Amino acid sequence: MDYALRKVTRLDGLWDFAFLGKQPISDVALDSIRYEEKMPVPAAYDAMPKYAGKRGLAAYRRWIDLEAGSEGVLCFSAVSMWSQVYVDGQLLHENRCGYAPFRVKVPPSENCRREVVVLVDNRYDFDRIPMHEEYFDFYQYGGIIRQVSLHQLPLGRKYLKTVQVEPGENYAQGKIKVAIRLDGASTAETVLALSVDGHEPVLHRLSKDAKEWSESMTVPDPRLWSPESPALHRLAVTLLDKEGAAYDQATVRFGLRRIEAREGELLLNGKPLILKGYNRHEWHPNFGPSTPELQMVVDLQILKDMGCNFVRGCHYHQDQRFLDLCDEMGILVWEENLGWGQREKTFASERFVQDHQVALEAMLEASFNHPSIVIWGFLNEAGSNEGYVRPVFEKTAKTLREKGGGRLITYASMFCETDLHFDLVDLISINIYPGWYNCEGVDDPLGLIKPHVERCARSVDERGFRDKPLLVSEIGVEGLYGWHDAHRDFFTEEYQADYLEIACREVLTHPRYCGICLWHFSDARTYGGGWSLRRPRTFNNKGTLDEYRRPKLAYERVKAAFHSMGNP
Ligand code: ADA
Repeated sequence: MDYALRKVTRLDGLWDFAFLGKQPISDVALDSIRYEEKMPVPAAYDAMPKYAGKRGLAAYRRWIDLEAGSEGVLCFSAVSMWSQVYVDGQLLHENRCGYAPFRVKVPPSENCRREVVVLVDNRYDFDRIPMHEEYFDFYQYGGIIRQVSLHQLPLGRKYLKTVQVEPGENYAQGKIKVAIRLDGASTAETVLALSVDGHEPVLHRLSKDAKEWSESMTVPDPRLWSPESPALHRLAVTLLDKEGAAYDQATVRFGLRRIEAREGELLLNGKPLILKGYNRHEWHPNFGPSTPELQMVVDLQILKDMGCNFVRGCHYHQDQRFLDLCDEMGILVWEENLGWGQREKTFASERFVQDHQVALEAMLEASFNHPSIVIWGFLNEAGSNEGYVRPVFEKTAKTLREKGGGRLITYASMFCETDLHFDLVDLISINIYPGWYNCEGVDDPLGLIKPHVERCARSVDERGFRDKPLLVSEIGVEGLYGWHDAHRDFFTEEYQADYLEIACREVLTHPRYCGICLWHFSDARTYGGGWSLRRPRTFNNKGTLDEYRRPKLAYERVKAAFHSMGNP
């Protein structure tokens, strides 16, 4: 969102920093912290050479300027993993999901110069932050890992909190549903002016205490959004005071498109759609999880070169800059709430259930307007062959249906034949690794792919889900960059290239599947410990590119498959 009439200050740059290490949080006295270092924001402190691999508490500090007596909102795009935000020594917010965006209201004060302190902890602690666990297969870092900004809000008036645009039933004729939420003081009547693509604004009078407003509108010269032609429209919402003076404005981008699941098929704007793409972690060895925008563009250009139309943002909230680029470049996106193989114990934790919901709603609020997002996902590879996941799955699916703006709902299941909850979703997504896991001693592991792909499709249909599209949401094997061997055995680039070519062929030529999402785009850091013997270098090496985006042998094979197959 752009706010032309508000003072918005980006708070990226160097902040004062102190690494407090193993200190328990309860022992920290804010005024005794000595900030002897600087730390870039956004960045993970444990992705920086000095603190690489370290776990512990850290404090960040900087000053912000807010007009005396005015209110501010600090917008954090992601602080990992646990954090608390203090302004002038007062605790204003605690956040427990390291990828979820959050906002903190800064109360007015006589002083213009205000001190912001953020305590950040990257230590695992099931009781405190049950959403994060050390057994996940991707490295979780600490720090203010995504951008921060400060909004100064109009004094004593209503202001715009969110503006959501959803394509309507007649989206092709330009029908949209607009929903606006307001915050701030309600002292006077306000006028709302809405203008699409710079056309003459439509005016609406808002009552003094209005907190919400919604109505249908028509886009004057509607153009559909699709991967081939990612046309974007703009809605500018302006608040005017009694005298007709504009004092707050938000501009959002949106796209006119519809995603549907019908009779086992995916349809985009009424036409059959086959998804071809990759799972992608937001990660680079030089920057950890704080990827620069330039790298995001590089990644998207590579995906386009390979013939992809789809990215699954595994396994957490996506950076808004990445989603903006997908909107512009025409890449379809699956965004999902943070989750990775949560156990029964986790589902029994009240705090987990609560934090999961908070993080889910934060994702929906932040990402609602992106036309690129066509799928919402949740709880990757949880115990979905068991009943204990049901209450959280049901609640999550309900929230996604009510607040998700018409996207398809799914979760990636590792139990294609025994899953108990496919009834809750629009799209069945299965993670399968035939010819990689559990095939010790098999003569021809590549020969396992085809029967497995066929068996999964049969099983899903036999259990009564013939009407739901079926997607392979993960498949892949490790290939170590530069490791070549005439045996074409596990971990060679040769085995990986042969494997991915067969996987693409078997899935994309099978009429039951609506697409394939390979595991994964580029190699990424994971943990030692339990994983180390299956994760050389403590990396998940199943990338088609290595961590520096150098293509492995599989690159050209997948590219050839994606360009020649699966065109509906
Ligand atoms: C799972 C999981 C991925 C990754 C993958 C693998 O399907 O969802 O995050 O761990 O397996 O490499 O085994």
